[in-house]
Amino acid sequence: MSNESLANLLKEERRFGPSAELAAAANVTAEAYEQAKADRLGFWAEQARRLTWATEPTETLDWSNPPFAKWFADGKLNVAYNCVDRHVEAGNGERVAIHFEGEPGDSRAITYAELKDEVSRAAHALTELGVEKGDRVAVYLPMIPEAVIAMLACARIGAAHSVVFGGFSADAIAARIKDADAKVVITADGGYRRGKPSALKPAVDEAVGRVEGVQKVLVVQRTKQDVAWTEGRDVWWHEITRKQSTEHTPEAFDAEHPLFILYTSGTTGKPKGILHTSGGYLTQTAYTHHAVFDLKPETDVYWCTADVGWVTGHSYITYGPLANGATQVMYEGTPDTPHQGRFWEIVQKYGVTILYTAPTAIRTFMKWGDDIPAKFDLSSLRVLGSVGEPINPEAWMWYRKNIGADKCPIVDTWWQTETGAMMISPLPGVTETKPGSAQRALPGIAATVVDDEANEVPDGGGGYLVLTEPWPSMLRTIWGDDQRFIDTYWSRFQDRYFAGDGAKKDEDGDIWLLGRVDDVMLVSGHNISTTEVESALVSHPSVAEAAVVGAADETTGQAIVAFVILRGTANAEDEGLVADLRNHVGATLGPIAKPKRVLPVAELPKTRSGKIMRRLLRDVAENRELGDVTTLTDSSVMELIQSRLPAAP
Ligand code: 6R9
Repeated sequence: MSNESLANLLKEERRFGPSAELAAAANVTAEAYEQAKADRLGFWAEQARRLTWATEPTETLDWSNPPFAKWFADGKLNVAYNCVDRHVEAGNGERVAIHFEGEPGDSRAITYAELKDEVSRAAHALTELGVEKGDRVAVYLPMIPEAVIAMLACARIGAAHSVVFGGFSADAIAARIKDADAKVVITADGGYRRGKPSALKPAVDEAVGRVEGVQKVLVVQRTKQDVAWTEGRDVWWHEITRKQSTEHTPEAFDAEHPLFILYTSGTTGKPKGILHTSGGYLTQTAYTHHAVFDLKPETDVYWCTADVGWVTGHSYITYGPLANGATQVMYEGTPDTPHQGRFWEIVQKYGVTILYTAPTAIRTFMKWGDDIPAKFDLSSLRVLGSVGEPINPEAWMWYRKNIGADKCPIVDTWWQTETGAMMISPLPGVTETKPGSAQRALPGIAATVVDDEANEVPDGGGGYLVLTEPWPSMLRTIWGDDQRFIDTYWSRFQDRYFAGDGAKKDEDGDIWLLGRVDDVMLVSGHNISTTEVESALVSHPSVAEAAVVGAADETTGQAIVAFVILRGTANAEDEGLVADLRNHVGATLGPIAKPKRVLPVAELPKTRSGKIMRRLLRDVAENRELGDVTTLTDSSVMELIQSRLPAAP
């Protein structure tokens, strides 16, 4: 990658320090960086003591067979006990664990004591259905408390769960059941989405009919819609759990016992089953949730808007927050049902203090208008988080001003399914934040940026993000494919973990993420990041959202094609506006980054976790047949875009 062009297109001078009040009471101070630097393994050994171990570990890291790590290998623990029982034993059983808000407006508060009973019952039920320690269970549920209960019940009996996004196709479910060899599938009749019940069980029925080995399908009743029933195989969740005991003795498992498999779709090839284990994973999710959100479990109300089908839901709805004894909100539905202020209504209703959401949602709220959040009382908020994509500086500013009352620190958290927990992020009581930058590796984490030859780039340089030391919540392998694990992550840069993201370091050494390297554009010999061009577009007052791709071009190798969603009053047919947008990018980033074509569209193709699927847009821009669309939220979006596309000039 040639560094001159990627390095410093975007200049961002705005800075926001933490308030004195927050800094004074913060869970973690700047000292943590020093402490972890002086003794990284000692630091993690100390963080592992946040957990309750049946056998305390004496070893921290075993890296004798890289890249296969073992953390806290001689320790034993039960993950579900750590997330539930110990809080009850500590006298916090009456604390609300989950404030559930259903899309139709039904709500339910579940205390830690109740959660313990529910998880215990579900654990007994799974055992009755034949699930044993070491087995795999597939979970295909809407965003309802049973999703968390199911995950914890699996963890409690030592079975690994494999959660599949509710709404993925029967094909996607079948492939995941088969790869993990799941014995039981937990699903629901349906869930509420966009104001109506949306069926889930038919996709499971179809998938289970296609693969071998599934013995039981456990079905939660959520919508009470009609379902097809296979006698002997299908079991109602409420019927089997109702008759179980609420007493269940958790068994202690090895720290390296598998906790879950989660599939990442990837851009090509078969999905990768990312394997996470118990002790290291729970240590890092708990620590980062405590440090990055400054969580005070007695007083905070935390809300992560992710779906449990995404790693963000695993680590920051189920495991991290519950290990910390947090009170959290869980919302079933979409942000515009029944109205576009739904999120802010929920913040107001529960007095949410910490909000964790994704740039895609923030850009949508920007598009809907400032007046919507302004109607609600958001004064309870004190820390705001972002995850999933680089956050464009203008979206960051909007989030801070319109949601955070110009005072809440924003933590832009970079991490991946593979890393299991946050890796690069500001700390809310410490960091002077910069809009658009995830900034610096968390205490105990080692990240840097290297060039093509694996040399660390100096401050001001750009290249590839790598992680240079093992970390507790790292993936242990790709399920059933150790070689692919080595090839994908550990071969490109001499034993360092290659994340697949482009990045640059600014003059202070802070890290800016520039998007997936597969998406980087090569224009007349210059590498240009999708993120920077998109951020330049989003900084124009007429643009709500943008996705750019490099399309094959005879003269320049690749040419930049931008798909933009316009804000409220802007007119898609306005030729002058298109010219204006091209010039705006040229003026912001330099002439080399000026898009060749700018195409206004109504929607962009996104995955269920809100990431823009640029490869599909590249197919469109190059007039190719579309690749795999199975992980799209809404596949009709692509038809819409294609139908709006003018002939290539
Ligand atoms: C947690 C999650 C991982 C990829 C990652 C990167 C992008 C996530 C980001 C970010 C810039 C952030 N990503 N957070 N890029 N800034 N704060 O999203 O996991 O779904 O596996 O995706 O998402 O490209 O490599 P996952």
